[in-house]
Order: sequence, then structure tokens, then C-alpha cells
Amino acid sequence: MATKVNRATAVGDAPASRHSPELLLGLYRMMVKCRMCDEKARILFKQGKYAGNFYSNVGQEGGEVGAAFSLREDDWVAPSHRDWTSCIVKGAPLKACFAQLYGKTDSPDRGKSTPAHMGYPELHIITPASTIAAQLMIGTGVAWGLKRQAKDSVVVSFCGDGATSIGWFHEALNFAGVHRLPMLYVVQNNLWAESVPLRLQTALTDLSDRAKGHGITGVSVDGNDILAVYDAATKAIARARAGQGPTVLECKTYRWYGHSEIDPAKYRMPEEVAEWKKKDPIPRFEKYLADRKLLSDQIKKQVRDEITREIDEAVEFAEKSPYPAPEEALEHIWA
Ligand SMILES: Cc1ncc(C[n+]2csc(CCOP(=O)(O)OP(=O)(O)O)c2C)c(N)n1
Ligand SMILES: [Mg+2]
Repeated sequence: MATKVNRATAVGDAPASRHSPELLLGLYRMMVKCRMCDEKARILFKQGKYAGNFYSNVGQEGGEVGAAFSLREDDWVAPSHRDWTSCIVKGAPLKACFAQLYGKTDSPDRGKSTPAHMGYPELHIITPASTIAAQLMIGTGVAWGLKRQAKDSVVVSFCGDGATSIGWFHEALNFAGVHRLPMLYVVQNNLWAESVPLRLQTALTDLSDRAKGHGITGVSVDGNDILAVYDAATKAIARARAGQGPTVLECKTYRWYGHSEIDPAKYRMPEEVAEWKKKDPIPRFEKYLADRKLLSDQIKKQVRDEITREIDEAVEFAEKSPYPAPEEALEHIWA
């Protein structure tokens, strides 16, 4: 049942785009925004501005943005530890996102969770659990609830390659397959689970083949080709919405930095990192847009300037926001 979409060719090959200029520029702007916010979050952590840790998504923006960009307000996102930027794609204001990093009262959870574990119930963003693959179980439960309520909303969950070797991944897929749930499982295959390389996690080449064992659709795409991800995700989301069941979408990609900001990642060969940096999804998409006369140096600068201003305001806001009072620790919790 697993189908492979192999878009090995560069996105710049096609003469005209099937997508509207508004959509293309929207995807571009969001990718740049996610990259810039992530890089800022790394700098702030290194400067000791917030405690805890941060798990950079730089390099993986094609999957991050492509998979969640077409979601509606009433759809849900279930991010993992590495998907702080998926909250931005789902519409979280940057002020809330940076307040989350800082653990301040203006974060959606009033400073209760760790920096990169951001949820936002009003925006249908499920707080990631620290336990790997747990968000897939929670997301699948939400999808079951949506189906029982006869709603046509969908859930997009994110996880890494390592998560696909954990039992919960398979339990979630099995349940979603049985009940034909409106789920899209996005697997960001960045070739490493902390210091464990993919070849020591599984003998599979395509992680979308994991779907086969659960009777659901599996698709593998070049995760650094944002349009390949966008096309595969919108198709899977439309199927899920129409009651045709879940999909596993593997995005083949790479994380540029360590597992977290305290990991120098000495287990990776510098050549491997350099090779993947050449496949940066952003310049690749810039070329696609420039070839179609949709992007100039001036627009690029304008986009970056606007985002820089928005980030600066958000960081200032987060810094000024107060820390929660110690007495608040037992408020807004179940038990
Ligand atoms: C059950 C469990 N085991 C181990 C950990 C520690 N841990 C956190 S992230 C991670 C690696 C996950 O790798 P992957 O799923 O590939 O995601 P990536 O970090 O590459 O995005 C590990 C081992 C954990 N949080 N939960
Ligand atoms: Mg990984």
C-alpha cells in the first residue's frame, strides 16, 4: 500500500508552477520565519537568557512548514520536542512563542512547561510530552475524538526517525488504521536519534514502509523540497478529512546542529553535515521562485527585515513578561 513519491529532481526544473504566487510566497515567508526564529532561539539560549534546553529544527523547515501550512484553524498539530516552529506555522504569535522559551507568565502554559515543549490549546496545538512518541498517542486520541464528534478536522503529528522504533508509534498507527482516523503522521527523518544513526535503528530504507504493517498509506518525500512535502501533505490531509484514513509521510531531511543546544554532535562526520547544508531547503526554494520571477533580492531583504522586527518585538516582550509567582505552581493543573 505504501507509495513512493520520488522527486529527486531539483524544484527549479519545472517551467511553471501549479501553485499560486500567493501560496508560494506564503510558504517561502514561513520557512524564512521559522529559520530566523529558530536561530534566534539558539542565540538566546547560548546567551543564558532562558533555562532548560532547545532542540533546533534548522535544516528541517521544508517538512515543518510544508506539512502544516495548509491546516485550518480547527485542525490540530501534535509537535515533538523539535517542532517549536510548528506552533508558528499553526498561527501562534511570536510573543507567545518567545515567552514560552523564557518560561514567563505570557506563555500559553504560564511558564509551566520546558522551553521547547510548547502547546497552545486555543490554537489547537497539543503540548508535546517529553517521552518520545507520546504526542502520537495523544494526537491519535484527539483524532478519534474528532471522528466520534463527526467533525471534519484533522490532526497532523510530528516525530523523528527514532520515534518510529518505539512501540507507541506502532500502537498509534494500528489504532488509527483500525478506526480510519483523520491523522497525518509526519516523520522527520533526519538520520539521527540523538547519537544513534538510522542504520542502527532499523533495516528499512523508507520509514513510510512502517505504515504497511498497519494497513495505512505511507509516502516518502524529499523533506528539503517544500513543494514535494506540501503536495503530499495536502493530499493526505484531504483524504483524512474525507474519512479515507491516516497517512504516514516520511520527510527525508537533516538537522544542522546537535540534538540539543548542549550537544556538540561529535558523533557526526563534518563531511556529512557539509553535504546536507548544500541541500538547504531555503536557497533551493529561493531559486525556484527566482526562476519564475517571483522573488528578487529586494523582496528577500524586505521579508527578512519584517521578520527581524517582529522577532525583536517578541523577544523584548518575553524579557519584560514576569516570571510566574511560586504560588502559581499548583494552579491550572489536573491534580
Ligand atoms: C522514551 C524516551 N526515550 C528516550 C528519550 C530521550 N530522547 C529525547 S529525544 C531523543 C531522540 C529522538 O530521536 P528522533 O525521534 O529521531 O527525533 P529527533 O530528535 O532526531 O528530532 C531521545 C533518545 C525520551 N525523551 N523518551
Ligand atoms: Mg531523528
